[in-house]
Amino acid sequence: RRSYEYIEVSEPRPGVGQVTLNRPKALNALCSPLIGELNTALREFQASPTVAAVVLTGSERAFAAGADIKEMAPLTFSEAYSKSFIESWSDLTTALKKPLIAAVSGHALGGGCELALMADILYCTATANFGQPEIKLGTIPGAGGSQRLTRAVGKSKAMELILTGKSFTGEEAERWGVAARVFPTYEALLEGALKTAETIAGYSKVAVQAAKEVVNKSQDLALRDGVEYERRVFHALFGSQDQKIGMKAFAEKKKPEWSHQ
Ligand code: CO8
Repeated sequence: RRSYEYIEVSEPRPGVGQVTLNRPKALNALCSPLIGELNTALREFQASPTVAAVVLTGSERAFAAGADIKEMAPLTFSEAYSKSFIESWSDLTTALKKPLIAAVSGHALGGGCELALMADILYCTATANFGQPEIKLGTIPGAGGSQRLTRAVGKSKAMELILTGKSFTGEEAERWGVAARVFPTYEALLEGALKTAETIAGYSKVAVQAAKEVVNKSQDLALRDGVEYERRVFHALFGSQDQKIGMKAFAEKKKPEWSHQ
């Protein structure tokens, strides 16, 4: 396996890949090389025949305390614009067609919060510390926070959070629908995330990819277009072997043996 400086990569369970952000001295601040490594790791998981779902986590103290402020401080407009600064972060949402579960403990601020919001499923500890504090630095969210947080919590709450820079807890994240589940400890969080990833990894890869694709379309399309898109993909799955395998197994009261075709 490739060795990384800012992340750790493992396959802790059958079918499950894990990326652990590992830049403890800077509370996992997301410097460009870290994002580069993360993108590489996710591309490799995408290509891997053994990995079917991925968990992304940080440490107990910090998922990620934001984009690297020290790296950003001297950037000029023309540098940021010509290098398309931050655009590569979006690779996260396009490079990986397998489900990504973020397991968030501790700080998830600025770019860290945005990174967590890019995941397909977000789990966190009750005390996780989310927020978009960019306004305090004289700037605004730049990796999708103003869009994804607003879709998750609604306009008024998103405005309040982004305009005041006020943090919110993991418990609030769960109550507002940002997080799917909340856990009492980091250990329970990681176990919960791995278990969910393992469950997903037990299903047909074709069906899982299609399910992720259509749910994500709901974030981009108007309802009528989204429902039509879903129906087309649903129709397409009648062309997969796994739809036949799954429904035949149900009729025969057997456990399906997926072909992943
Ligand atoms: N960037 C760089 N270094 C950081 C960052 C960061 N975002 N966060 C923490 N660190 C470093 C600190 O500088 C410190 O380093 P050193 O020991 O060398 O001084 C080390 O991590 C430990 O941090 P603290 O001593 O501050 O730890 P505390 O426990 O006292 O505080 C906090 C933890 C509350 C998380 C505090 O570190 C903090 O407020 N960090 C900044 C949070 C923040 O503002 N994040 C948003 C950054 S802006 C952003 O993410 C924009 C994203 C949009 C992407 C688009 C491009 C901009």
